Amino acid sequence: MTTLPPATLQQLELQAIELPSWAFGNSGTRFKVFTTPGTPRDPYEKIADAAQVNLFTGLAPSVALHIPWDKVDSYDELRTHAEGLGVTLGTINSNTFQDDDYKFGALTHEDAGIRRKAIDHHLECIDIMDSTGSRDLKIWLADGSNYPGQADLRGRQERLHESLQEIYARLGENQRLALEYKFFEPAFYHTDVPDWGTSYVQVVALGKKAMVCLDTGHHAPGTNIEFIVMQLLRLGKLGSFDFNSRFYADDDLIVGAADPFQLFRIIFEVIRGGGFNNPDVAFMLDQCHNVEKKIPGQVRSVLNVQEMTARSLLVDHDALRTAQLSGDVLAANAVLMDAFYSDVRPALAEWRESRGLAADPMAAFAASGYQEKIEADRIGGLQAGWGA
Ligand code: RM4
Ligand code: MN
Repeated sequence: MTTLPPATLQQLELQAIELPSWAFGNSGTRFKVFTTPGTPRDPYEKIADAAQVNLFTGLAPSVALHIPWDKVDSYDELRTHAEGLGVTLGTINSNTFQDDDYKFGALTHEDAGIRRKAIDHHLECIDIMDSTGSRDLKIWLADGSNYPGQADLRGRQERLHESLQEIYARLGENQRLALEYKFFEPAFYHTDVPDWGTSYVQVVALGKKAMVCLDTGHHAPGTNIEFIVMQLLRLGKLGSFDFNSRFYADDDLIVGAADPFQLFRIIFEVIRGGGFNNPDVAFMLDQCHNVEKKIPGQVRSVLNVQEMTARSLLVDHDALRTAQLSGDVLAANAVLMDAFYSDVRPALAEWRESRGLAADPMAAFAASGYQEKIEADRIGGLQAGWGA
């Protein structure tokens, strides 16, 4: 059995992965949104479900909110509710993709009135951050166009900069803005923040509190994502990850499900670049559970991240460097593959038990009765969040 050295366990102990509130709501494709029994009816119940993931894994101490999906009357009360359940409120996500006004863009729109509305929405998100104690405002824009000639590409970049500047100016001393990129969808011809380069250019123009958010599902097939991770860390601009996995487009499936080796390679570069357990680089999930149960789906997800982190921590850096310097291609590759192929699951189970956690969080959650309880209690509950 692979054993995990004390130094590795010490690093794993500090690992924290933020959960998305919307992962607990019903979601689907444009064809159908299936409901899951026990789905939360409001943000309070989403947080209660997220707290279960933390309870059984010890890995997920914060929950990201999406505005307006998670709007409540009192954010102080929501914060107290979360803290009472052992979690904190994390990143605030803005939403400018579900309003008729934003058909032709939000922060990039030609119409100053619509840009004003989109900017004001972000200022409201920052007000919420002040109450929730959140550090990060995450901006993902659906802005783009479908046909060549439809939009003034350059004008939109200028307006994006101006709008972001106004939002940036409102950030508090310890608050940050993370700009997420995505290469296509919902726009199919051009997207205003399609890639890490555009996000980087825009955030550099704002200042040190602006960072890039890398969503692993937002790249073309075959993209070397770990290279982007390396580059952004090198430039000091990797603010956060939205982890998920994909087979074809932005599938938002369970992280590590489609390509565990890719996840391993990404985390290896995070560690190599000093981004692991570095508060400046937030690990978050951005996922949906369309056909599987949501709480176990999130438990599986954080465990997948932990397992690939443990494997990445096992890479023998000295041996790797020696092989690289001597030009021994196969030896260098073997160092990485040895770590990747190490089954860390039994060692992690043992370690969990030693910390008072269940050896098998999936089984422990299933045995806890929580799922049955919410399925019985939440009858008549409405769909919450994505696809609502
Ligand atoms: C977007 C993007 C955002 C997420 C929404 C739900 O594709 O990934 O991060 O907030 O989906
Ligand atoms: Mn995302």
